[in-house]
Amino acid sequence: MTTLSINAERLLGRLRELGQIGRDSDGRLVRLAGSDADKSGRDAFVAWIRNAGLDVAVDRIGNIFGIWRTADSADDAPILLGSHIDTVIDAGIYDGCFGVLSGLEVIETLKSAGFVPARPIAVAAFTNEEGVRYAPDMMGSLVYAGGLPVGEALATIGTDGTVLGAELERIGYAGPEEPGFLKPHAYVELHIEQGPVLEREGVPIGAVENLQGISWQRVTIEGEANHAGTTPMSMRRDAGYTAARVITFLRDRARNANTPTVATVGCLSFEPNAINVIPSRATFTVDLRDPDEDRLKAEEATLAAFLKELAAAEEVKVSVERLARFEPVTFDPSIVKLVEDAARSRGLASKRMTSGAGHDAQMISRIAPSAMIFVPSTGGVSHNPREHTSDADLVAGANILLDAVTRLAAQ
Ligand code: HGY
Ligand code: MN
Ligand code: MN
Repeated sequence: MTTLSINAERLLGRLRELGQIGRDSDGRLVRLAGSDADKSGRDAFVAWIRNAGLDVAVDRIGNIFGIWRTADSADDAPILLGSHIDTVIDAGIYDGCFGVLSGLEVIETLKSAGFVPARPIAVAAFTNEEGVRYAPDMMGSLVYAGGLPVGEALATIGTDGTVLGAELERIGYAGPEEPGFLKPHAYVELHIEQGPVLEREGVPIGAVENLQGISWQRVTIEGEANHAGTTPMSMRRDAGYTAARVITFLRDRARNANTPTVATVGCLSFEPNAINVIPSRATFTVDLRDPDEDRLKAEEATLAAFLKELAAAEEVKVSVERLARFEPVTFDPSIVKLVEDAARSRGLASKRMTSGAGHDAQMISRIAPSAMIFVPSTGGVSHNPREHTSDADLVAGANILLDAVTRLAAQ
């Protein structure tokens, strides 16, 4: 049997086309969940799945599904593919979109080859995977997997004061289906690695066997505004200085630990934010991650103790709000092996690895056997317009997804 291959030109063309949708006045790619830009990306995806002759379904949290049902398998649990098409701010064109468009590409390739799957095959674009406007991240798949009540998710207030449910209504993606309406037989997500490992080792395929734990917090420090010129250093309750101490504390700890722990302060704002006023308030986010749950818990406890100590020493008030907390996840070993076997059959090297980034697969793994396929990221760069993966690696990854689905669909 000749080995089927995806239509590279169609996949790469759509990836580039979607990559142009949702650019701001500075040309940056910004498709935040529930925004007009997100709507434009969603509309493009829905048009492609309709043209492919798939059933289109949208659930209450706005997750979009393209479903290929064959007559005699219509009600069976589907093989689910997918990822997300919302982006971070000033994003690359591959994060999430590559997995969604490859899932559609695989279905179209199988359809046109006359393949008759033993069960439906579907592709999903999950809402708000990035969590930049509405926390937590992976929200659409978390709701889909039953990890967050849909009403609670729809009521989420964004960083811009908007309400997610109202935004989904406004853009026409507050769908009728109950999240979880399709119970997948298996889920496979193809994604760029977003890290340096595969490129550094010259390996084209990552067989992702686990994904690290994630802890997101928002910290607010309240000191006292005062005059920058007249207030002696010993009399300041400086929220800005205290925030800076926390940022360097987190980085130094993670940098000096010989563990895979990572710590990031991605957002920081001062009030009143004036050059000659000691900041009365500092608000910042903390993103802590570790593949080991006990170590992640210990890092959270160490941060809490440090904040308490600083509050006393600097006579400031510290409050912490939890934004997201997901334990590490182990993927289904049989699907991981199936990915490795598919790579080997195509003469491609593969490497078992841990995902440093969060993905929808970590949520869907709560309701179905799941695994991920990675392809290399040039320079390990992601969440950055310089994000890039070579066409050859993209096509190879999509073909491994095709092979994995063909094997799963025959089961
Ligand atoms: O935060 C993450 O790892 C993912 O990009 N949402
Ligand atoms: Mn992603
Ligand atoms: Mn991302």
